[in-house]
Amino acid sequence: MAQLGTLEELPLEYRNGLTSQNLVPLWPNLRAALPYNIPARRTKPMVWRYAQIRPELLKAGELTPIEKAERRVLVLANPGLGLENMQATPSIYIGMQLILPRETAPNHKHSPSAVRFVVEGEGGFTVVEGEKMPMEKGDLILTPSGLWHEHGHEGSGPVVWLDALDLPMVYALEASYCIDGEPQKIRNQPDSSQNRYRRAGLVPYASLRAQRPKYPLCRFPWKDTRAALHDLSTVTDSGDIVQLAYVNPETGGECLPILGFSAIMLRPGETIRPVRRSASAVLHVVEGEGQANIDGVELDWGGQDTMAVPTHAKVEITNKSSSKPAFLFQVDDAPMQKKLGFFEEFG
Ligand code: 1HN
Repeated sequence: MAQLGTLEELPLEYRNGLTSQNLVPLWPNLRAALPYNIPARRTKPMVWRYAQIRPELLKAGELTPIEKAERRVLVLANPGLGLENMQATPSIYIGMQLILPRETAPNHKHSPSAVRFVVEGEGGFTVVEGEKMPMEKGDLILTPSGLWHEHGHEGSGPVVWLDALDLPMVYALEASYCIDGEPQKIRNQPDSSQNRYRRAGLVPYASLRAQRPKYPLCRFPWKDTRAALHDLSTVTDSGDIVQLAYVNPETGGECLPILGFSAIMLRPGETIRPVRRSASAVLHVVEGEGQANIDGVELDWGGQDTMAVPTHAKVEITNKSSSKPAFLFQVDDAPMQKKLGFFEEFG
């Protein structure tokens, strides 16, 4: 571990000469670019409380008509990464979107992939490539890169969902853009994919020989996920984590290329200590309350709160109820890190 030369050690005239030719010496910057043992992380472990977001979101509903917003969203921006950069973690964009009765969020498609996770309210819907999908609390809805999508609200009262996008990655690669479209023609009501993919292990026979659809299933109803977590908990040893991955039912692989999605059940009184990983994550509380320790930062969480987990973080999460389970929805960037070849678990 040699002590590397600094910029100041170089003659000013030499430095200025380099600058004027758009040249930079590596050695004064090498340790910052490549720190020993653990990456430099600006992402703060933190919680955004829904009790504080909700009134601000409803106020946005009064202040800004949907036509002036297209998407009425308050972004959960990690202060460690600069609020203006709209990153919950380096790779994950998270927003809370409000839609009021009879409003529509117009049709468009874009290069980043998005998902919605419904936080509250009834009567919201999303149309993806002509397939109309109801949005019930806890449902996960995919709007993958390049697919047309628009939202509406046929019920009463506010509907709020969490948007998770790979926008920071796509934007950093100077590849983020959008195209507006006319309202879609709705093909199926409700979504036909719910009838095609009824159960894990059963897929339409034709998909064995035909080209498989890239995004066969775009809605994962929470009532199924919750029941499946309950069933999984009955066969999971204490000390193991009750966690289900949302996958593409045709391939068994992750449903989107960059971000991954999973659901965790914390049994009454349970503390989980997930293996430390190179991926960053966001945890959204579907149900329950408790504490988390993320890299030594103690956080209290309750229903609909959302937490940021930096890369390489040490994580401990406790369900403080001794009688009721708690449920978390997790977004992480493990799919991207795996594809890029640097995903690690430090077991
Ligand atoms: C987007 O398309 C939606 O479709 C929400 O609801 C949030 C944030 C950045 C870029 C695109 C939506 C978004 C977004």
